Order: sequence, then structure tokens, then C-alpha cells
Amino acid sequence: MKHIYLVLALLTSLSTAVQAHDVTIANAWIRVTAPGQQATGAFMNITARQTMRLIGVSSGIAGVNEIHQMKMENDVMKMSAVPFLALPAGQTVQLKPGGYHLMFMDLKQTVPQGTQVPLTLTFENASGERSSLQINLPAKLSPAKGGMRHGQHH
Ligand SMILES: [Cu+2]
Repeated sequence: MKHIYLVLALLTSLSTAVQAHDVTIANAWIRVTAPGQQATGAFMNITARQTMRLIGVSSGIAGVNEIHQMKMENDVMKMSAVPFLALPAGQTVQLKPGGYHLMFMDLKQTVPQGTQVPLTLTFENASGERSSLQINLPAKLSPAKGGMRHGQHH
């Protein structure tokens, strides 16, 4: 029954080379912003059935859309853009606060709680074939606001 919530809208693939259903997105959300805030992040669990890379993200809300990682450097958490995120076949890769995330900067609008933000994710498979996936992310303050228990594994 928890699987009802696992798959968000997997819409059309722009390419026939890689089927959109080769990728499952679960527990996706984007952090709400206050007016004037310049950046926010989006988080989700991505499971690819074949080995792929997430190579890009686009949205209508931001001028800069990037894949970011966070890591400790000399006891300081730093985040930086990465060109891609590896998605090993059958393995769930978590994008979460403090780890990998999708970063939106130069925001063109606020992201109020309760709204849905459409994103397009671009993937590339081991053969170099690309596909796109559109998803709608609910805007939340934190994953605990309504989605957390669905993200736990048993
Ligand atoms: Cu970031």
C-alpha cells in the first residue's frame, strides 16, 4: 500500500530510446521559499532499472538548475555542482538534505507550501541515449510534513 505514494507522475518520455518507466522517482519534494529567497533545493529517491546517469534538471522557477552534492571538507559542509549523478541499476539513490540534491538558484518566483513545481529530469543510459522525465514536486518545509514514513525502508 505504501507503493501508492512511491511513484509520482511519470509522464511522457521525450525520447523513444529509453523508456521513462526505467526510472522510478519516489518521495520527491521541493523546499518552500520565503519571498526574496534566492535558492531552494529538491529531494527524492531515484531508482533506475538499468544503469544510468542523471545528467540534468530544468524548471521554470529558476535561472540556474543544477545537480549538487554536499560533503565535508575540513569540517565544513560544502556544496558544489556535479556534472551528473550515477544511478547504478536497481539501486535507490537518495537525494536528501545534507547529501545530493537538485539546486535551484536565481529564483524567478517564490515556492509556496502546497504548490506543485514541475521539473524535467534528463537521464542518459550506458549507451549514451538520453531521455527526459517530467515530475511534479509538492512544495514542503521538510520531508516530515506528510511524506516521511513513505520514505523509510523496511
Ligand atoms: Cu546546493
